[in-house]
Amino acid sequence: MGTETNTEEYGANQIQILEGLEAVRKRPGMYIGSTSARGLHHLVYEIVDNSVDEALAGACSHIRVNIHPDNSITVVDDGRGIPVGINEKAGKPAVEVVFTVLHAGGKFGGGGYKVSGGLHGVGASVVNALSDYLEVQVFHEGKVYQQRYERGNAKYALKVVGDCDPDRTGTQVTFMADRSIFETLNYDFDTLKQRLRETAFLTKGLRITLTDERVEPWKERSFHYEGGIREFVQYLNKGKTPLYDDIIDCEGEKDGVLVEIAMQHNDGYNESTYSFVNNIITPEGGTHMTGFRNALTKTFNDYGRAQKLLKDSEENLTGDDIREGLTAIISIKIGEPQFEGQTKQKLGNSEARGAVESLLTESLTVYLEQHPQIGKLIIEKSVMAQRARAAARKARDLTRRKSALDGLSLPGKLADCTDKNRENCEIFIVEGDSAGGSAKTARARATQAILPLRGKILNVEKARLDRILGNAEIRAMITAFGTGIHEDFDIEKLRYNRIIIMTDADVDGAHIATLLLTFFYRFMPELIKQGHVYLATPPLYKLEKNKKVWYAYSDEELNNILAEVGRDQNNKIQRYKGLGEMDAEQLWETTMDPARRILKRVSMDDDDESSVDVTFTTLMGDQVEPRREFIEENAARVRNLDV
Ligand code: TSJ
Repeated sequence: MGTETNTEEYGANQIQILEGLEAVRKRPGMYIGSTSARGLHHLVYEIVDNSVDEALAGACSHIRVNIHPDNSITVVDDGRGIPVGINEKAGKPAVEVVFTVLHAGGKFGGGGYKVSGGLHGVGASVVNALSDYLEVQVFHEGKVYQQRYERGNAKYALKVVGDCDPDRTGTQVTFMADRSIFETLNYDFDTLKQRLRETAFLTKGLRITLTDERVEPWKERSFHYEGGIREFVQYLNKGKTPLYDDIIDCEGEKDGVLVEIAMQHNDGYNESTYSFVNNIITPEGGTHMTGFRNALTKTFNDYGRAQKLLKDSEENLTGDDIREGLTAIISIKIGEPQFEGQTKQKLGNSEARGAVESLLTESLTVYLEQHPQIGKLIIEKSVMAQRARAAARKARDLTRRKSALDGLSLPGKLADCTDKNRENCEIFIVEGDSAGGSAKTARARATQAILPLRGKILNVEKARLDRILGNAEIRAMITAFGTGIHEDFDIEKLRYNRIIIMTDADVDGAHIATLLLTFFYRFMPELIKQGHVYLATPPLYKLEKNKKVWYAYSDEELNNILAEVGRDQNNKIQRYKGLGEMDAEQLWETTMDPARRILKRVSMDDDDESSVDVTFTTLMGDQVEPRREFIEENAARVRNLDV
């Protein structure tokens, strides 16, 4: 798909000249967001995006990205090659202007490159400015042209360094990020892989190959999707059950906005819609998303009414109802995107709303006329969502009213603590009634509350809101914590400083902990973000010998203890299969006593909300040394809770 809308010949003169590169080295963050790993990876995207533009112009079919052993990067494409002719304004070859003049490349000048990539719309000169060195080679009309720059400055004039097959055209760039600027030079293969796969989905027909030369044997992944974003939707719905086989799509142009949409419902309850502007993801959406939602809501309501799938007496479906279980990609290309909002990430162009809305309405209406079975399935699912939403509202009103009554409505199973200063208070969420009983006996009444949970914990990823809020265990937690959920959440109302999940030290226990964390993460993420959530660590073994007792929290620790005390018949080793096997005193001294226990604090990376890490916090008095080893060796990570 081409994005050139003007017919002007691109030439060496079309590149505008703005300002020098010193500014970039002085304030790198202004140009690439940060100098952390994230900024480092942006360098690669900035370069690759230029080759993608060439592919969008229909002139490039393969991009290779190589991570060399020293963390330098090569990007090579089979496009036309950056023009080597003299740019009259600058009196230098265009390729040199691209690398040495900020904002060069026509991104801001109109003409030339119409669609620009790159988070901040900057480009090659920024990468050059932030690189220890950068070398470019252009393959053009049987010649290989080359220039080298160091910290942004040309080391020699562009020169011909050899011949090549006249059929070989393209651009090759190798750069080494400047280690005096970046916090790290270590590229993450998976991060690059993910982004390049996304780019390949968005640019149908383009092949992108990523090679990691830092490992033996080299690691290589190649992405090429003839189906473009249709295949993207298929990929996102993999492992889910689609509601219908087809992928619904729409492609067109209106008012200078190119629009591509692909979508398919699955039988789940979550929406996964991703929108892109000029191949850059827009997590905060904007006018293109608004147009998409408007079209979807209006078209399905009109269709449902016309087909009598919605009764006259029934309310309209909301957008949320229709988008339940929807996976969709909205990709638009626009000449001069305007971004708004605090982070300047929200598309503001009003013509984008109109273009998406009218193109989608039109093609969706035709599609539904031709596929009435699919239309019916979607309307039926939306009506179910509508009913569930009504039920959820009732359930939610109930949780609101209850939490308003404070202490009075605390769950019956809760053994609350007596201290009214919440800084001192903690609540143990305990798996099972018997362990709950021991914990109630063992606890420090003043500051430790116990909430035993019975039976299986609901997986909130797999249930609708009405069922979740109807679940007794979940309601008990919501009322006990006092904070409310979602938009009602108020950290000021939190009744405990620490929420401690205490489950058996086995697979089932870990599963229950994961389900609980999933619930917190989806309903009260601030609890995790602000560090209020912990995991208790019960021991795996008890060793008794000559009236002395040791507890081991891992096999290794047990071995260490045995090595110390000697392996003989006087050893009495007990393996704990669950918390229930410990009596109250044992539970206290191993797992609950603030002076002796280990707590793992659950934390969340602010940058990446999709991951929750469990890190370890030692909240204990003596016995620091042996425990610390354990902690360091067992720094487990709970990734991607939504599995
Ligand atoms: F930006 C960059 F310099 F970093 C870079 C640009 C890096 C890489 C790896 C590739 C490219 C690039 C640029 N690949 N292909 C192009 N194409 C052009 O610059 C080009 C060539 C010919 C014409 C034409 O109208 O004849 C137009 C353009 C934009």
